[in-house]
Amino acid sequence: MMSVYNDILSAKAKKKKLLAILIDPDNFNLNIISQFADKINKSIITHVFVGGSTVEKEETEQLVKALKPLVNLPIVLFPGDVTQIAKNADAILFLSLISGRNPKYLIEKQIEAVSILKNTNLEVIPTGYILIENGKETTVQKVTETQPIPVNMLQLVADTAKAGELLGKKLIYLEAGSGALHPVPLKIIEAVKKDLGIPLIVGGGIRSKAQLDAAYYSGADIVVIGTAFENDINFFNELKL
Ligand code: 1GP
Repeated sequence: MMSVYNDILSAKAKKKKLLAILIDPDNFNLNIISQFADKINKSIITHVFVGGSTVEKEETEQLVKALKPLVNLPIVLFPGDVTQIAKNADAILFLSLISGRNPKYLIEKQIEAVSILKNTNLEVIPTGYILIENGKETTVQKVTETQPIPVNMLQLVADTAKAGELLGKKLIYLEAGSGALHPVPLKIIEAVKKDLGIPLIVGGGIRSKAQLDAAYYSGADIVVIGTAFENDINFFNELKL
């Protein structure tokens, strides 16, 4: 049986870098799905993440259903809420917002998710989610009512990530926020990477091949890009090897 997480671990062991495209069902035009899937298939993308902040119930499932026959990559839920748990995906990032102090996103939503997950075969991947300040308030900050960690607090970010690992998270996700003005600073990626034993995801505000490569070079194992693809389908061309 396919294990999305084991494949991530073996890629990490081989130093193969991974790229996830984030598709927000709320902003995606299903009429162009074939053209979009074709671009994905011809690109360096290795994973499809699906999720958003304000997605209507059923929208996620419809998008996954339409995408699955067209794309031969793991489809991983990156849910903004329990209503986005779609049983037809392959895996789910089971997020806990460990940079924040809002119990709702640390444990309450996760408890709410259990009865839904019980009726699925989704591979559940425990993920420590860490928001990093990027110069403007992002939707995820507003929705979760939490403060991101300031960019100068390197040790706090590194310790938060390590605490996540020690608590049993299997992935750490450093997030600048969708459409962030600035991506996660490279020195933060480096500081987190230094002590972390589990794979590191970095996302938010990455809009060029140079920024992608810099994130990899600094220690990201998986990079997530959403807005750049959403704004311009020609961004796929920029990512050619
Ligand atoms: C957001 O990290 C992802 O959760 C992707 O961000 O949309 O800015 O690429 P962008």
